[in-house]
Amino acid sequence: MLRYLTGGESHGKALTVIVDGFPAGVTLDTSLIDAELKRRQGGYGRGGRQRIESDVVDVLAGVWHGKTLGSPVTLQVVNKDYKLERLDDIARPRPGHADLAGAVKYGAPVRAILERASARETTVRVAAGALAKLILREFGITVFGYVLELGGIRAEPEDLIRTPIAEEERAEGQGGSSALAKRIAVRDASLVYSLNPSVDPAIVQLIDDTGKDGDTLGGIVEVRVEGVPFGLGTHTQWDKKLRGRLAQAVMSVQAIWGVEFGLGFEAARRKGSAVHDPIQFDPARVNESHLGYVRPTNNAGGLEGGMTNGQPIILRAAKKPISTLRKPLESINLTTKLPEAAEYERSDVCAVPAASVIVENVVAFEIAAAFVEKFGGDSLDEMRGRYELFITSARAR
Ligand code: EPS
Repeated sequence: MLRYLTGGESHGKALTVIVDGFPAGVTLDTSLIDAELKRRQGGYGRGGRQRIESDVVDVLAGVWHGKTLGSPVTLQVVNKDYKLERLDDIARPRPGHADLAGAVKYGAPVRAILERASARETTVRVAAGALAKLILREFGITVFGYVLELGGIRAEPEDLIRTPIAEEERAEGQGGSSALAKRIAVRDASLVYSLNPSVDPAIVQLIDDTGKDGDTLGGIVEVRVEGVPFGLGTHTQWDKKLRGRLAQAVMSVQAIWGVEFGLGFEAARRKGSAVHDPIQFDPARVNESHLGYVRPTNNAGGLEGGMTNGQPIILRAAKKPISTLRKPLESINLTTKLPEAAEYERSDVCAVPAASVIVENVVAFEIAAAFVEKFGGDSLDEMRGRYELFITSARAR
């Protein structure tokens, strides 16, 4: 079972993650993890903290001579802005944050709650996801996240993602991952990590105007997982259904407000004939992840009965605007109970681009966990053997 636990406070010494059940024999390239950490810190609309930090991962355990050992992989990211012991409590809880509920529940100072509840914790969740991607890439599985909408402005990706990566490469007769590289290049050229940089100026203007007003913005991110084999997750028990596990993982990310797959809520408005994806078979395409079981549409978003069906997984997550407002909302003083404006230290205007990186990596982790579950997990070599056995027997059905 591949799982992780994080530790650490926003202004504590460091954030840590222990990834348990990680297979042996995986080459650990920390530069790939650091690249994801850097992306998480970026995107237009980020605040002052990201100018202090330059997050890099330190591998504390579970690796020898550059390869994983099968023992817990322990990662650490040090906080440059370590000042927890010097920080005072805050008296006026900020609406939308964990401040009030946590202080009442634990009978604790607000500081004791907000330090752990902070989205700074997502640093090591991204590290765990980036680590998990090292397994996925061994099996040709790609996970790609980007911003679809920010502050109500749509940044539809035009044609770029209409065709799954494998199909685009087949049509163009290319090998490797050129289609993915193209998507990554477009996204990384966008200030807000969208696939439609022509909308960037309007979004940047909105972020600037909103920041001047002391307000914040939310948005919608999309993640696509391609090259996923049939059969990750299972229909046999409620808590093993992959759709549910992905939803739980994504909904647990700070400020994520909703998750949908494929057609999402739109499916509820249509008739069944306009929702479910017909099944066809193309013997010429049995080498693709769908094993030749072609679907003219992918409204299910790659999951049927809680299992992957060989189609790309398509997931969207809605992020609410950041709760820390420079122009604070009404609150109270916890000591006097009298009305006072909510506390403000500093905040981002918008962390939707960061959310696209976080959700991408959180999804990557869950896919890797389901993969380890299906194909075993003591070592990468063992997984390879079991993966080949499954694909060969599934093709012969
Ligand atoms: C975050 C670091 C935090 C917040 C941010 C998340 O740093 P600090 O509290 O020192 O400014 O900036 O939380 C918010 C998104 C926010 O603005 O409330 C991080 O590294 O993601």
